[in-house]
Amino acid sequence: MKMVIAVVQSKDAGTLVDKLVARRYRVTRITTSGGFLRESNATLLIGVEDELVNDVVSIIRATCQTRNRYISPLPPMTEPGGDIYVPNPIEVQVGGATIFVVNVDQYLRI
Ligand code: 2BA
Repeated sequence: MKMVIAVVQSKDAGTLVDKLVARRYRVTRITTSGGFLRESNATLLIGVEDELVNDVVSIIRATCQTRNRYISPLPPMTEPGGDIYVPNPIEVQVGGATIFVVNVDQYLRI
C-alpha cells in the first residue's frame, strides 16, 4: 500500500476531493500553507493499493492547474531620507500539484 501526499492549490482542492471520492478513494484534506508564498493551500492524504497510484496521479494531473502568482519582495532596510524603493513584482509559477508517494507499513481501520 502507498500513501499519496499531494499539495495542491486551494482552488483545485474541492473538485479534486469530489472526483476522488466519486471514484471511491478515501481522502483526508488538510488545510496547509506554503512556506514560500505563505498562502493557503491544501494537502491531501490518499491511501491506496500500489496498483491504483497511477490512477490517482492521473486524476490529480487532470484536475490541478498551474497558475502564475506575483509577489512583491520586501523592501530592503533604508536610512531615513534614502532613495524611495519601488518593488518590482516577481512572477512565481505554482505547480498544479506536488506529489509524494510513500510506502505504508501498516493500514489499520478500527
Ligand atoms: P510554496 O512554498 O508557497 O511555493 C509556491 C511556489 O513558489 C512554488 O511552486 C515555486 O514555484 C516557488 N518557490 C517555492 N520555494 C521557492 C524558493 N525557495 N525559491 C524560489 N521559488 C520558490 P511549487 O513548486 O509548485 O510548490 C507549491 C507548493 O507545494 C509549495 O508552496 C509548498 O507548499 C509545496 N511544496 C513544493 N515542494 C515541496 C517540497 N519539496 N516539500 C514540501 N512541500 C513542497
